[in-house]
Amino acid sequence: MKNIYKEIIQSKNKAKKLLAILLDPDKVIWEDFELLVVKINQSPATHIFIGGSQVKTNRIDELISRLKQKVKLPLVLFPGNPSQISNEADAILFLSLISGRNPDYLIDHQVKAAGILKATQLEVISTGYMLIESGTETAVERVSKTKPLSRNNLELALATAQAGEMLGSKLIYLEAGSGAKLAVPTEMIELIAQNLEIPLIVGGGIVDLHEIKKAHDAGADLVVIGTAFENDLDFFIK
Ligand code: 1GP
Repeated sequence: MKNIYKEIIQSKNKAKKLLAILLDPDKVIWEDFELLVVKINQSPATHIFIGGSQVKTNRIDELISRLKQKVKLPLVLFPGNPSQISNEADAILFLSLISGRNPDYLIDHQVKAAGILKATQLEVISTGYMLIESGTETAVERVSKTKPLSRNNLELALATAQAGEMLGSKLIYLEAGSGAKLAVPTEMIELIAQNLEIPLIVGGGIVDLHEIKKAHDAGADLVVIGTAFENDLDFFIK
């Protein structure tokens, strides 16, 4: 029995901030896998997220089972679609793109995934996923065919997060998009964190350690780093 969500709640209650490294299986350089593992183990990461908007490789199972042998952190799927489900992982963020109005990403993919998930041992963590405008079009916007929420409309962002919580989400994820030009605005993180009971994840476009701290200080319980670590495995050591 996995307790990944319970541990996130316990961390939140103790004000212990969490950090996830996001690995996109398409971007893993297999020849450097051993080095990747060393750098993950040297980093302050508390979780590994695995996924991407459009993963093409069929090596997700292999990636996770190899990570499991060398990394002690919880391995959490962060899937762009149901094809990215792997029973090798510990848990899955069961996302609904609540900032958008595309039924495929609000409920249809989830219906397709339900039976598959029932046949796995994965801990399923319902997550309200919110795409926030970040300067340029991101992969999530392109793939999901949804518009992000305005960076300036804090009321709408708050109402969306609260609706997600009321619908039963266990986490809210504020997403600027992988490689985003602009990260989620600090004021938005603050407002939502202050008015939500459930833990808040923030990711997208965070490129230095100062920005991680800023997001944590604003109220993010867990910050996600993808591109910055992918581009520089010494990102956390600097
Ligand atoms: C993307 O929030 C994650 O879903 C991480 O984004 O790649 O910009 O760090 P970056």
